Amino acid sequence: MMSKPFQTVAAPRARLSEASLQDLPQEVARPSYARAGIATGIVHFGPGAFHRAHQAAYFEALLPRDPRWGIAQVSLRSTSLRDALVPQDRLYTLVELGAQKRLAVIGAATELLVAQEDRARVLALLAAPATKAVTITVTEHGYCQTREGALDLAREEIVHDLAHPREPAGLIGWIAEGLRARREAGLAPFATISCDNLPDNGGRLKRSVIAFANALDAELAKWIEDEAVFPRTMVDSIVPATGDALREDVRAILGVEDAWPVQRESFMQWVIEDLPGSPARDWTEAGVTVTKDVTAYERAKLRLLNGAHTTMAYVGSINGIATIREAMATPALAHFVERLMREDIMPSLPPPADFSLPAYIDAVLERFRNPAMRHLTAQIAWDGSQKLGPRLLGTIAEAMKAGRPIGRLCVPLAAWMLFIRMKTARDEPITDPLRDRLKSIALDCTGHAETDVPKFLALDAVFPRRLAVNDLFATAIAKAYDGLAAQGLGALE
Ligand code: CS2
Repeated sequence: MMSKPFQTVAAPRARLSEASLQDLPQEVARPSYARAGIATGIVHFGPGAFHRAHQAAYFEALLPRDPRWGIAQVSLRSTSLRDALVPQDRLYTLVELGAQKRLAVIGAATELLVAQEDRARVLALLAAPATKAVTITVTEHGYCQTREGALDLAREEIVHDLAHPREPAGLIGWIAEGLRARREAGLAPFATISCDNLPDNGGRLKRSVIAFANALDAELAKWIEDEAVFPRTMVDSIVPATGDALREDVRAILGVEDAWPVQRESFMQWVIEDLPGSPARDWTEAGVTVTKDVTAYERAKLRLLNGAHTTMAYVGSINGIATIREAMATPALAHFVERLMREDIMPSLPPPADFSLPAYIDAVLERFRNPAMRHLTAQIAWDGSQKLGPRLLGTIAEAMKAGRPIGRLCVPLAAWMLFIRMKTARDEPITDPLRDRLKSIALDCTGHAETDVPKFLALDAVFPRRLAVNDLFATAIAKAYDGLAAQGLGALE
């Protein structure tokens, strides 16, 4: 047998890095500032795809003009982002899915840390004079709150962090520890800026941090109350999760491997409450809106965009519709969602001073139809137990109080219950912090609204008691539940 003189070994693919930046194709944008010269002005907790596609892009735009705003990105526990991006010098590609696809390599991350492993470094950054803001995207569950918005003192990480305040495991513990260290060092507090989709996100966070600090040290709590700011924000950009198709696409264009690119629509918006002591005014040049009152923006976005998303996620998933674009191309569902937004949600919104709600709805519907995006209903369906309250239940409670109909508004709730049953019956994983409880309810269901709906409504972590015991509410859900189960999309009015 003849042996081959040379063995062909597949060459490892080159990786995105500082060194490979210069070889990227012309059309790929890249940092136009000297990365070595930027300071860390922000510590960000929860550097998931949303943060990297949205907030980091604002600072990327600011850095050439103002080098103070590099970001130290901190994952509380997960090591996956650090392991993926440190080998590529913390660089990653952001793909903008507009009329034309645009790629930019983002260089704003100054460090990538895992809080549990790099405690001393994270604390040093929180206590550094140059750190002006701590920004946060940890999703609804990370705030450790009861449904009413109080700190949940029974949550494991809160119990742990109160017992070991110098070795925090959770977000609230870390913020309190960072603020404690600054107070001890005689520094002003950083501004703590929640960028999660929660009503009154800043107010909620402030109440939790103060309640936590108060359980440790009343003087620290008072200092936080008096000195620290927790601006409310509204964040908006649709960010479909990264999949292999995106990685492949990026590799084909860049010519090098990027382990974790992100993608989003072209549209993005970040509105921050204007509070003294917050650095947000320095960010307006990058497109951040700073305003005295975030409420109108926040409500409109959360109830209209996220409320519609959640509706399409559950009604879509139980009817075999995989993406938002497909939902919008399904006349019965698209028509239903539009009516829901215009006739049922809009009347619950405070009239915003500087924008028209009908025009806002038009723009959101157009964004949902974006032909360049493949945004999975399954992705939006994650964490339903946390999302239904902020997105839909407030609208429903107000509609009931005002004597408006709630039939359509209850459809997504019924669809969520059917979705949980469908996933359980198929033995598919449910991504939700209450997954075990949800599964056991689903296993107990019979398929009839009168027995099933009350089982879900008894979940007091999701449904406020005064709503759950309201006949009108329970009846509207039951009607939608039986209708969707029997007629699918044919039940939508
Ligand atoms: C979505 C949001 O996954 C979801 O729950 O509704 O992530 C939505 O895309 C963003 O809030 C848009 O700003």
